[in-house]
Amino acid sequence: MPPLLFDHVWSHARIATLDPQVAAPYGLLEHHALAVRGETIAAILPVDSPELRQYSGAVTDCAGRLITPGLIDCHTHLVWGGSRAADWEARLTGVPYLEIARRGGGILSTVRATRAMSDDELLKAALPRLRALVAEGVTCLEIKSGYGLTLEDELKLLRVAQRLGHADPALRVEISPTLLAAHAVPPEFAGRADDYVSYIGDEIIPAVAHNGLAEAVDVFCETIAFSYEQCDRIFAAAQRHQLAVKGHVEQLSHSHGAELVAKYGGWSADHLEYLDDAGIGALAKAGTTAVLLPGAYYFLREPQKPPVAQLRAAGVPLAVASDFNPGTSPFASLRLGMNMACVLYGLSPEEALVGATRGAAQALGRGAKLGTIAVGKRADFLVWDVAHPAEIVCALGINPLVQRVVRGIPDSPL
Ligand code: DI6
Ligand code: FE
Repeated sequence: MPPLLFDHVWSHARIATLDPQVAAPYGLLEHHALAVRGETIAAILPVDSPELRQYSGAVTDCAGRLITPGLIDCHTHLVWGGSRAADWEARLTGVPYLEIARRGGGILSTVRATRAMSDDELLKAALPRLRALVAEGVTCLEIKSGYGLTLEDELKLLRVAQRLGHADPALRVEISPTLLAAHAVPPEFAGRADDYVSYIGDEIIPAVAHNGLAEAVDVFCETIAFSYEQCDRIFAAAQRHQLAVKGHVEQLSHSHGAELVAKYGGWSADHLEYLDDAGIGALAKAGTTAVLLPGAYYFLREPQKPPVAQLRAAGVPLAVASDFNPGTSPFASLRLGMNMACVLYGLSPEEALVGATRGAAQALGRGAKLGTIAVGKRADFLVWDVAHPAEIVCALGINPLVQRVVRGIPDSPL
């Protein structure tokens, strides 16, 4: 007997490859089979091809169901302690985000609660959040620190983020950890933001890099957080330690943060409600991905939307993420994030799905390995019981995901 060319074939599928080389909406291939060898996509074949007739190994008959790449949530703050529901209640009565922070709520209230928790307690709190994302098809996600704001507490958050990747054998998922020490000025440095920035650059970033605890360094470049110059110093330190950079930029006001991220060839510029033409041009030139976070826009009832049409026209790659965090984006659903990107920001469902797969992979420096169904890419994919790919983005409250495959291995039988 000749050796099997494949380890497992998913046959009789409709495959939304989301591959730009496949000239059809969603890169859709009808009546196809997806063949896996090891953890890699080995072939994408029409159902009647001779290779399949000769094949006698494991087969999953998809019976016309839809296959897409695994979903990738490229911006989350998944690890935190405490609750911000009272903040939300107050915001709904008209108390502004800033006033809430002044009263001791906001990011710093989450920092207090998070500092008080151990690694194990934080892991236990984060697991159900991760389970919720995974249940809807997430196979890879980014997790930021940013609720510790001391060397010890930021390292703790990043350790927990990494542990989440193998805390439960039933939750097979890849984690991209990001250092966000520049999220807020901690109370110990009140009025001394520049000193805190020095501490990040001189102590936190070197320790994180030395221990291999993060892939990237993020900042909150904003009037209520860190200035352009301060973020520039942080990115320079990240670059010295070979860490990628990304930024929360142009979210609540315009601060040229997108240009700064582009200057460093950053992975992504995120939020972007107040992005201007110079920022769009800089992102396009640098090949930096624009990450849209309509959840925060929705929960903050922001008055301004990001310039999606101009980003599209300039050819800036778009991604969509949940921004899952306890304050401004408290929901564990990348499908809802995609839905909001369509309803609130005017993306097409195809753009939203591409944004949560191919675009998100690029935003995490994984564009060559993840994000589309293509030969040579990792076999992280999903089988959905839907009649049309847009249903994944449209029909919320029921979960049409029927099988999740990670590194070529299904989580459950179909
Ligand atoms: N922008 C946001 O929307 C979140 N962080 C950030 O820099 C807010 C996080 C929080 O309020 O806890
Ligand atoms: Fe965020």
